[in-house]
Amino acid sequence: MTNQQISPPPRDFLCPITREIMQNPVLLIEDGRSYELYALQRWLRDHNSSPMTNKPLRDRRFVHNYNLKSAIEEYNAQLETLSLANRFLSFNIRSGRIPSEWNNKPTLKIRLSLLGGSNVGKTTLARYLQYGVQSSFVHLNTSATVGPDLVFFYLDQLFENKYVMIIQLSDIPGMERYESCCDNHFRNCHGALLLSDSTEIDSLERTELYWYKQLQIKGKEYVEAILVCNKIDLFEANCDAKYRRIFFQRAEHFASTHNMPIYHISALRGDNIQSMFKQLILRILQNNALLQHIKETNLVHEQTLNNKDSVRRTSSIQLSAQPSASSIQNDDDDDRTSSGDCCKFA
Ligand SMILES: Nc1nc2c(ncn2[C@@H]2O[C@H](COP(=O)(O)OP(=O)(O)OP(=O)(O)O)[C@@H](O)[C@H]2O)c(=O)[nH]1
Ligand SMILES: [Mg+2]
Repeated sequence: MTNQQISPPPRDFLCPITREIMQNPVLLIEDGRSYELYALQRWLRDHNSSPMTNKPLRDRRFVHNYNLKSAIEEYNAQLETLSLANRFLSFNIRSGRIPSEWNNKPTLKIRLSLLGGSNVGKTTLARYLQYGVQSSFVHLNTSATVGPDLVFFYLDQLFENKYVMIIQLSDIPGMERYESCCDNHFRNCHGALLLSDSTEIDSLERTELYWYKQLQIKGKEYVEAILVCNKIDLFEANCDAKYRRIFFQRAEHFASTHNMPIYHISALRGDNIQSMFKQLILRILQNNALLQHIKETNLVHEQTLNNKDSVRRTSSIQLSAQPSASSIQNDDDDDRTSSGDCCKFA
């Protein structure tokens, strides 16, 4: 999603007297020009001429110009949508507590999965996203992940000016013996970061032949994915020019064949991580089919919650049309294996 330019308003939308976009355009019958109602009335109090031509007026009558009014209203609506979209582009990804003033806002949850073989750096990346480079957690040696871990983030701006956006990131085990427990994470994710270790060309091959294939077979048809080549710090320091050239070529080929962006990152140093994560979220929000699906499943989920509630409680029930921000916990049946943190409200 690039920052979209807002084109200047057509000249006909501007009142010749005020030079501003009109709200109530009226057509002065004699000169055939449209003016803002209040400005023309004021003009006609003091003058007996056309504001445009300055020629004397024999007929001072004017009528509402409804066609022009609705064209201006449409233009204003487009302007509002564009400016909302452009404002949203500057979001930041945060972990921790969601501002309490968003408690009753509807939420949309985006599910992302970290996919890739063992040792490619999935857990290190999840830790970096959660704690940042300063944290000793990032530099702590990780042991192999044995069950899916969930990490939650939120975007610091409301999407479409109303939705709290929650990002659920699944860090799943890369070891082959745990593959069977990952099916849900292929099936349910809206976006995937396909990781490989840049210093191990075999890991790139496995990412393509196993992880990407599984995502294609089991995942949603319109899932968004990014190819992530990790450990760029080691790649730059230790790999010779020939290896680097071959690796780049294969990675480019893989990414372009499947129409994916490619990022070279260091999960340990933090290189390119924020921009990669943001890019994936933007691609998802730009994907109309996916966005529609996310909105619908959140709506269904909230209705299910409300139905369960109504059985449990006979007292007053609060129904909301969308899931509210206060209902984001590990609420998906599929995610019950999680031991991850949750976003909490301040
Ligand atoms: N130098 C360097 N080391 C990294 C980087 N990312 C991860 N590592 C190291 O690679 C090793 C494996 O990282 P993990 O994050 O545990 O790998 P994983 O993909 O989660 O592995 P599984 O849990 O077995 O699937 C750890 O020793 C990390 O410190 C990186 O960008 N640069
Ligand atoms: Mg791990």
